[in-house]
Amino acid sequence: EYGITRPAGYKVSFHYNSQVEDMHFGKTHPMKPWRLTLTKHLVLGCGLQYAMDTFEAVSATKEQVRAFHDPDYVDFLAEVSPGTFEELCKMPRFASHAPPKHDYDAVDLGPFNLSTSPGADCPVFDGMSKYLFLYTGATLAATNQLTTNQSDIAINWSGGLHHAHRAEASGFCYINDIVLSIVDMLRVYPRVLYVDIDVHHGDGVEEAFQRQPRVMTLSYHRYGPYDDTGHKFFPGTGDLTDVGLKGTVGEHFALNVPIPSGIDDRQYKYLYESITGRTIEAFKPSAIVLQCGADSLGGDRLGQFNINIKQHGECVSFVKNMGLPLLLLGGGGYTARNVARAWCHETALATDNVLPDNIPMDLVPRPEAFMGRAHGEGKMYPAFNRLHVNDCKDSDLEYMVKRLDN
Ligand code: ZL4
Ligand code: CA
Ligand code: ZN
Repeated sequence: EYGITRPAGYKVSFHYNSQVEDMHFGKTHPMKPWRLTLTKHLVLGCGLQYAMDTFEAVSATKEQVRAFHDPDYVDFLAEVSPGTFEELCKMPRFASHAPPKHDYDAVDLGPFNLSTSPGADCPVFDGMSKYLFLYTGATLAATNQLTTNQSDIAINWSGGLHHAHRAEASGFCYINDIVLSIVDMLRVYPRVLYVDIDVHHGDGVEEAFQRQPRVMTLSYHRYGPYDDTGHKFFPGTGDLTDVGLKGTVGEHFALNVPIPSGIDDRQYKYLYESITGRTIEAFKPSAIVLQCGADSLGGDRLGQFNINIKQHGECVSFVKNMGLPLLLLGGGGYTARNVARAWCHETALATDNVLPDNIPMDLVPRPEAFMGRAHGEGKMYPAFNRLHVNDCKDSDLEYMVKRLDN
C-alpha cells in the first residue's frame, strides 16, 4: 500500500514477541510496554514486514543471562512475582544481597533494588519474569542474526535496557540485554561500538565494559547540576571527564556527551555527527549497537530535549551508512505515540523505505493527540507540542567537539 520494498543488497531482521505488551509496571509508572503495541501496529500498518525477515522472539535462558548477571540475581528474576517476593527476600542467599542505599530512597527497597512498592523505579509486577527474559531473548536472537551473517541490520524495539547492573536493577531496567549482546558479539567481532541516544546516560553498559578496550561506549544524554527537587537528572553520571576506568586498558574507551535541556535538531546533528563520525574513524569498529531511546524526542514525559523524529532518525541513518553490522535497540520513550512513530520511521529507514508524512495515524489510539508542527522542519514527523527551555549554547557544543582532540 505504501510501496514498501525489500532493501537492495542487504538484509534486515525484526525480532518481537507480542507477549511483552500485556505487562504493567504500575498505574502511573512512566514505562508503558503498550508503546510496543503501538509501534507494532504502525510497522505492520505500513507493510514494513514485507521489507524484513520477522522473527517471533523466544525467552532467553538463565544460562544466557548469567553471561553477565550474578547467578543469585538471575534466579531471583526468574522466580519473582508479587506473590513470591516477600518469601524470596527472606531466603538467605537472596537476603545477603542488601538493597543499595540511595539518598532519595522514599520507598522500601528489597534485594537487587527491587520492590513491590508502587513508587519504585523497578517494581515487581505480574508477568515480570516473562517480560524480562523475552526482551532479552529478542536481543540475543537479533545478535545471532548478525554474528552468523544472516542479517546486516537486526532490530529489537523491546530491548535496549541500558541501566541494569550485574546484580542490581536500575531505572526501569532489570536485565542488561545490551551487555549480553555485546558479550556475544566479542566472540566474532574484534571491536564493537556502542552508541546511546536515549536522553539518559547509558551507565550500565559503560560500567560493564569500563576495562575493555574492544568495546567503545558513547552516550549522549541530559546532564546537569541539581534541579529544584534536589536531584540530578537520572542517573547523575556521564560527565565529559568520564572516559573509562583510569589506569586500566579500558581508559579512553568510553565517551560521554553531557547535554543541557532543550537541545534542538541543528545542535544535536552537529554534536552527534561530528563526535560519532570521529569516534568511528578512530576506533574502526567491526559492528555497531545503537540504543535508540525515544525519550530524547521533544515532548517526552521524562526527557528534556527538543529533538524531532526526523533528526532522531538521522542518527540511525548516520551509523547505518557506515555499512557495518548494525543492531538497533529501543530503550526509553515515555510519550507513547511519539515512540511508536519514531521507531516505525526508523524501521523504514533501516529497510531503505520512505514513509509518507501522514503515516497511518488511524492505527494509533487517540489520533486527536497528534499535534502540531515541527519547529523549522516543515511537517516531517513533528514530535512535540511543548518546547523545553533551550539552555544549550552553541559555544558549549563546540567545546565538547574540540575535546575530542585530547
Ligand atoms: C515513577 O509515577 O530519578 C515510578 C518513576 C512510579 C508511580 C507512582 C509513585 C509516585 C516518575 C518516575 C512516586 C514516584 C517517585 N510511579 C519515583 C530518583 C527517583 C526515585 C524514584 O529511559 N522516584 C529516581 C529513572 C528515574 C529517578 C529513569 C530511565 C530509563 C531509560 C531506559 C529511568 N529515577 C525519583 C523518582 C511514578 C513514577 C514517575 C521516574 N523515575 C522518572 N525518572 C525516574 O533510560 C529505559
Ligand atoms: Ca544516552
Ligand atoms: Zn531514558
